[in-house]
Amino acid sequence: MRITGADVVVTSPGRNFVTLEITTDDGLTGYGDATLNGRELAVASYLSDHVSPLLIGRDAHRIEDTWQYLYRGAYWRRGPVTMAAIAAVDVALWDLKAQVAGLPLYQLLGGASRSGIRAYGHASGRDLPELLDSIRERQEQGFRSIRVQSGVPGLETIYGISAAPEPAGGPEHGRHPQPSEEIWDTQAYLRHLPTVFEEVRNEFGPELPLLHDVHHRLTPIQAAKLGKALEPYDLFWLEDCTPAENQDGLRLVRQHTTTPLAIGEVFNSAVDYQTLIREQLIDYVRSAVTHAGGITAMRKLFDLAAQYQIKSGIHGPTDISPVGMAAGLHLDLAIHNFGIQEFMPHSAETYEVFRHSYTFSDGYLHPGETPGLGVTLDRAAAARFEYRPAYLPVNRLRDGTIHDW
Ligand code: KDG
Ligand code: MG
Repeated sequence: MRITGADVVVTSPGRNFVTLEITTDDGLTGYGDATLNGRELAVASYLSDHVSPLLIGRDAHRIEDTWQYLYRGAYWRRGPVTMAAIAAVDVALWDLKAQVAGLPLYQLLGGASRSGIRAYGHASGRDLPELLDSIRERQEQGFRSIRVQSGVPGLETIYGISAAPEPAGGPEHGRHPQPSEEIWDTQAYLRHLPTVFEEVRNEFGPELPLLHDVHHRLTPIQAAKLGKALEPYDLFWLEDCTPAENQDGLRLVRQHTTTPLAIGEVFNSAVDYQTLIREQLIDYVRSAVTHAGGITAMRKLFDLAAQYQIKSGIHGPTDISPVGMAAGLHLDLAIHNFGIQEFMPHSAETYEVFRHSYTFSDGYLHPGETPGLGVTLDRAAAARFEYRPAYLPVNRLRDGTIHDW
C-alpha cells in the first residue's frame, strides 16, 4: 500500500481545524488531526511544505519506521508543531492499516479492555447559582463526572468560564482575532475556590466525581496549599496546578497533598514526563494524541506510566478535532491503565464536516465499530468554512505583569 497523496485541509466550522488526508494506491483514505489551537497554520505549513513531499511513494504500512523517519530524520526534536505534524501522519497511517484489516482501530491496539470509556464534561459559572445550574445541565446531558470552574469575586473574566451560555462546541472563551487580556488575582482565587467546592459537595453529595483545572496559574507552594484545602471535597483530580515544565516543582506539591494530580495537555513527548512519572509525582497523564506524536508515541507513554500505576486522562477539548478525539477513544478502550476521557461535544457545523461513528451515552463514550478510526472528512463541507485567525487569551496580574493562564 503506497502513499499517493498527503493533503492538508484547513477548515473552520465554528473553530479552526487542520487535518491531514493521506490517500493510497489501493484507493483508501486515512485521516490525522494536526490542530494546534492559535498556531494552526504553522503545523499546516510544516506538513505541506516539509512532510507531505516525503510521504509520497512510502509504504503506508510502515508506521513505526515512518514515525522514526520523521522524528529522527528532522534532526530538530519535539516541540508542539513538529509533534502535532508527526501525530497527524501517524494517526492517518493507523486509520489506513485498520481499514485494510477491516477492523476498528482499537482491535489492532490489543482489543477492548472495557465496554465503555468514562468521560467527564465541563461545568462553569460566574457565580454559584450559575455553576450549580451548569452542573445540573451536564448531568441532564448524560455526564457522570464533571469539571467544575468558577468565577472569582472581583475578577471580571477567567479563561474556561463562559460569560454567557455557549453553544455546544464553542471555544472555551470566545474567538478573538487578537488575544484578549484577562486580569488574574491568585490570592482571591485561593480564598474562593474551596468555598465553591464546599457548596458543590453540599448540593450534589459525596459521590459525584468532580475535577478542577487550575490552568498552570500557581507556584508549587500555592498549588500545595490549594491541594490541601480541597482534600475534604475529594476531587477526582486537580489539573495543571503549576506550570510543569518545572517537573521538580511537583515534588513540593506532592509532599503536601493527597489530592490526585493530572498534568500534560501542553506536553508533546514522554521526555516531558520523565521526572513526573518516574517519581510518581502525578496520577494522570493528560496528553492528547494530536499533540504528542500520535498513537505510536502515546502507547509508549501510557506503557511507561502503567509501570508506576499512573493512568490516562486524554485531553479532549473542542480544539481537538473529531479525528483526534476518535484516535484517543480507540486508545482509551484498548489500554489497561485508562483513567478518564475529557469530552466537550463539537458543534453541529463541526460534525457536518467530520462524520464520526463514536457515541456518548449515560456517561460513557465508545469509538464505534467502523473499520479504521471511524471518522471521515467531507471536503465539500470543509471548503464552506474559511480559516479565520483566532487566539487564546493572555493573563495579567493586577500590576500588569504577564502571568500563566
Ligand atoms: O487550546 C487550549 C485548550 O485546549 C485548553 O485550554 C483546554 O485546559 C483545557 C482543558 O483542560 O480542556
Ligand atoms: Mg486543561
